[in-house]
Amino acid sequence: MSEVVSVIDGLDLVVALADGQVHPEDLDRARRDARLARERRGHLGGTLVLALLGGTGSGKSSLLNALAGEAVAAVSAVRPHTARPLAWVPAGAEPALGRLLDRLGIEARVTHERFPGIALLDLTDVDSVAAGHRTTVERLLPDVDGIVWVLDPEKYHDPVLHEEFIAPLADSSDQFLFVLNQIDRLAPDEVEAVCGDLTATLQGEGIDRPVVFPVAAAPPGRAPLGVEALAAHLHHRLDAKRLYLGRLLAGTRRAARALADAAGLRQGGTLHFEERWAEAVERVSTALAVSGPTPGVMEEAICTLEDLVGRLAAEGGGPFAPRLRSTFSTARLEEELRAAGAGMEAAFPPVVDRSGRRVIEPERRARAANLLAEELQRRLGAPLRRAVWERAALAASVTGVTVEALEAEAVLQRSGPAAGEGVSS
Ligand SMILES: Nc1nc2c(ncn2[C@@H]2O[C@H](COP(=O)(O)OP(=O)(O)OP(=O)(O)O)[C@@H](O)[C@H]2O)c(=O)[nH]1
Ligand SMILES: [Mg+2]
Repeated sequence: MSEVVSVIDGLDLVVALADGQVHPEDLDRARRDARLARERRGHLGGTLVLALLGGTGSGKSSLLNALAGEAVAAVSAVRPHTARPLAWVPAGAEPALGRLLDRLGIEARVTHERFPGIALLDLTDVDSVAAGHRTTVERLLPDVDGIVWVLDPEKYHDPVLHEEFIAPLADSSDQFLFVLNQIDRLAPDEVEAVCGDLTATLQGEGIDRPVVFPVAAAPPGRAPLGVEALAAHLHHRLDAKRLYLGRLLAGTRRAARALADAAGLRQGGTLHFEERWAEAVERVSTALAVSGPTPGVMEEAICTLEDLVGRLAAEGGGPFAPRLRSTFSTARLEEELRAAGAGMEAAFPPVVDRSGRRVIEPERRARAANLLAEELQRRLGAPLRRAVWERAALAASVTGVTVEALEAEAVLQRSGPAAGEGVSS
């Protein structure tokens, strides 16, 4: 499956390969796009990953079970209970999710088909983790899409939770969701009052618009309350995330395309390099082996190579053209040709007959031509091929990113929209 992370990696590769082939401003723009995508907080993949956090006994594991519609996580009246974090992950989720769980050290994983696209992490309670472990939550924030703070009517004011965790992280509150669990233990009119009080407390801590869901995940002898509304909200978040990722992928495709345009890749060209090079070298080396580096032969040889460089440059177009022409200037072509010709003359000293004509038997001539061809290959063929190859590599990586992004977009579209998938079964 094509993954968002690898598409972003692909854009990074395109940027690296385009370095030197496009204007620095074009490069900076693409670099910024890749950085913005990377800096987004949350899991870079098609699954919405939410961590359940809260004090011990607030009902995190019970909430997971209520959403799952079955007993996935162990629940107990003995505190604290959940000692090993558990991930409830959709079947067929992207490999990046597995890597995220590895990074977080969550080994216990249960797959489900209930809410495609939604993963819930049941973590150990925050208050039995010694104070100062806010860093654990801080480390979690960039990797998960959201934190569901599970509170209960007794401890929703718990200073440890508020002062140690929620208030200091108010800047990340767009990733927060609050569940007031165990509302069955309150009288109906108290639910609203407690929710209002909680909302006011959170606002006082800098969370302007806290999203609070009153829920009873495991009311004794009754069906859960408020879980459908919470599930609908999670689906809404999943849709929003997929929409965002779809735009991100399309933006990545556009950024790669823009670099390809800036490098003049759309004009094609630089195909058939090997044939053209072999043809030019054959012509040049045979003429030089037969006649030696006379001014006329040299001039014609330089023209042949100039013509090759000119055609590669013109077909490549964009900034590639002047770069190739200046790297393989006429002066350089002449210099390399002279050096290669001198080497050939030294290895196969010419014999001149009585009438002053250069004589070289066919067998020696062929060897001289081969030697010259090898020299030209080393001096000009290899660097020319490298220049053409760099361009081809850029073209290939742009195509790679485009194809991968399109595939990832198709995967997102196939799995969405998520809204409306029922929680009650
Ligand atoms: N009355 C009532 N009891 C609940 C509700 N939700 C959970 N409980 C009970 O609260 C206790 C703790 O629930 P858990 O789900 O284990 O709580 P937890 O947050 O996972 O606790 P730790 O794993 O220790 O962090 C259990 O006895 C549950 O049955 C609820 O909505 N109403
Ligand atoms: Mg638990």
